[in-house]
Amino acid sequence: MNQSEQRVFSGVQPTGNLHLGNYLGAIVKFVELQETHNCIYCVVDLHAITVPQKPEELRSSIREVAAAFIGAGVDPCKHIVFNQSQVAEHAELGWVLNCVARIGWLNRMTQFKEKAGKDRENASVGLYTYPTLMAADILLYKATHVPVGDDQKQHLELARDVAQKFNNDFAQSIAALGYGEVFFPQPEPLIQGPATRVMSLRDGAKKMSKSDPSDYSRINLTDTPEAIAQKVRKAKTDPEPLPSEVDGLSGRAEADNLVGIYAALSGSTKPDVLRDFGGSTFSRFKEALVQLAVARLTPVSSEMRRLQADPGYLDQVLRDGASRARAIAAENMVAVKDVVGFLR
Ligand code: AQP
Repeated sequence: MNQSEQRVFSGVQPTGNLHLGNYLGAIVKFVELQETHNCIYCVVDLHAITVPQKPEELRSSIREVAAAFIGAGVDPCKHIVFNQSQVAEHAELGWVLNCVARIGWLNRMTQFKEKAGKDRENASVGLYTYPTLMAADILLYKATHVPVGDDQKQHLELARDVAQKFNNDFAQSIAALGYGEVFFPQPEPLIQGPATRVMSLRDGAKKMSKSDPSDYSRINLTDTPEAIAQKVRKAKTDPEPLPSEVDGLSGRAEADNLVGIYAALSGSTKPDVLRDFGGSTFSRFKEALVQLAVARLTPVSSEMRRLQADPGYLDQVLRDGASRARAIAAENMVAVKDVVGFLR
């Protein structure tokens, strides 16, 4: 399959506080991939309501994610940008795949365990079945590649298992209808680069996350240069200077994280960064990181602000994207219904 036949799909939840982890782990890759692939980028609002959301804030967060995609450089004319709830086939295929996935598979999902916490009985059913809806998001478009952060690796593996089981369970029907042996392709996760798991600036053992109560744990995409500088300067580190080799970062999670962030923002690698900064104090390194982060993020945040000031434009982009997404989704869903044996 050549690259133009490969289809990229990925999504970001509109749950507020978009941060540097979302940017480096996902959105930067979205921008790169649009040069070589057909891409579909989705604001996954159905996923967002697996935990409570205030309707007015949800509407604004949906626009914020769309603005982040476009502000970072995604071209919504050449590629598809839309919000998930406008294409009903996501929920429809999600149901079919709920009936393909096994409870035992979902029981192993670590993100559910982390997000549900101790009060598991009180978590929504949607939070539990989140991974099958995510499988539906990807398979609905027969996507071949999925750029995500490292935290989504397990969900991607489940999507691959679901695709395989659907292909096996309905093999006869798929063949009889002339779809060959493989109905759903196996989606490949794209989890690459020095910042696939950006950690909290306050605790190198915790992922940088939208829901962290401390705003100092993350750099938000909407932060001012002053806020970025303050957060980087206050980021937790250790007393030793930076090592000259990557091996020297082991057991130094906070140092490792800042070096990874620098490498990703500068388009280089951790060894390159340590070649330049090995032996430096953190205060010198942090000043360089502030300059780099401000230079990279300020154009994105000012473009996001400009776009968010025009909600009518963003809504139109999402509506237009949804109608193009729906055309693909509807055709594939008709085929799924035929394969499963529904009348239409
Ligand atoms: N810390 C991270 N480092 C690298 N990539 C990350 N992603 C999220 N956090 C990091 C990637 O960003 C994309 C969108 O994530 P999401 O919004 O769909 O969901 P999430 O992983 O649940 O994001 P958060 O920020 O961690 O939110 P909460 O606090 O609600 O759990 C995905 O590709 C994800 O891998």
